[in-house]
Amino acid sequence: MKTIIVVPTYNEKANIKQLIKLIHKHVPAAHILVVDDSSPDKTYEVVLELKKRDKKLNLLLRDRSVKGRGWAGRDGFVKALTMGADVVVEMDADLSHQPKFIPALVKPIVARKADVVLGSRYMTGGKDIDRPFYRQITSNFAKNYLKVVLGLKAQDPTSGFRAYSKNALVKIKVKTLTARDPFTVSEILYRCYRAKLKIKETPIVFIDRTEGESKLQITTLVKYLVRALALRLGQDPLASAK
Ligand SMILES: Nc1nc2c(ncn2[C@@H]2O[C@H](COP(=O)(O)OP(=O)(O)O)[C@@H](O)[C@H]2O)c(=O)[nH]1
Ligand SMILES: [Mg+2]
Repeated sequence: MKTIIVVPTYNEKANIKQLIKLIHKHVPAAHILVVDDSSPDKTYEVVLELKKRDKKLNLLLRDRSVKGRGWAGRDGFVKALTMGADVVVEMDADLSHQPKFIPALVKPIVARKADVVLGSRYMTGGKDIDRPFYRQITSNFAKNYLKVVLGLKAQDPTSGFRAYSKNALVKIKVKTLTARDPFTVSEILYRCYRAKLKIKETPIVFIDRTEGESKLQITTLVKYLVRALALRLGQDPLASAK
């Protein structure tokens, strides 16, 4: 079983080296695919340098004109499939998502007990450490909202720390994902429910970033609520011929 860890990066120079080291420590067999959108801080140069001595490290360098957390993830998934992945993990580069939890995310997929495993902050054993209060509130609101609007029953539907089986990525037609920004996590999970995939959750402890800056703004979150509604009322994303 080939596991590929997809890591979208934008200005993560301060974190990427440590993240790669920790991934190798906790999942030595896994391959890493950093998807960088030509970060102004040149995160990709750090990756290119490390790549020289690291056969399991890969870089997908995208143009800044198509920059976006969602599109970067989508292109990363497509590339991971062409690289022969059986399991794909997606995680943030800012060390909020701790590599020590990767084995717990991957295990149910390898055991064929799940197609999708969400790293959950809001279940027994999970935690959300040091997040600004407003982020905890919005996260909690988003969770209940998504449950009502999109029928996502997960305890942490906005978590971006997840593992997918190859089958799951094929079934949700990753190539046709549309969200350019972090709304992608909702779009993906909605498709997973629509495709009737087996979704599991495993607890994670989320640590707020200490280095670099978050790219998420509160106004963006409000727009997500409207987009979730549009997703629900729109055409079945999996019914198209594409
Ligand atoms: N490739 C790429 N990665 C991005 C972009 N925006 C954010 N990211 C990465 O996505 C992850 C989550 O972003 P972050 O700013 O930490 O969002 P937050 O955790 O929701 O505050 C991090 O690894 C970022 O570097 C982007 O436009 N392109
Ligand atoms: Mg973050």
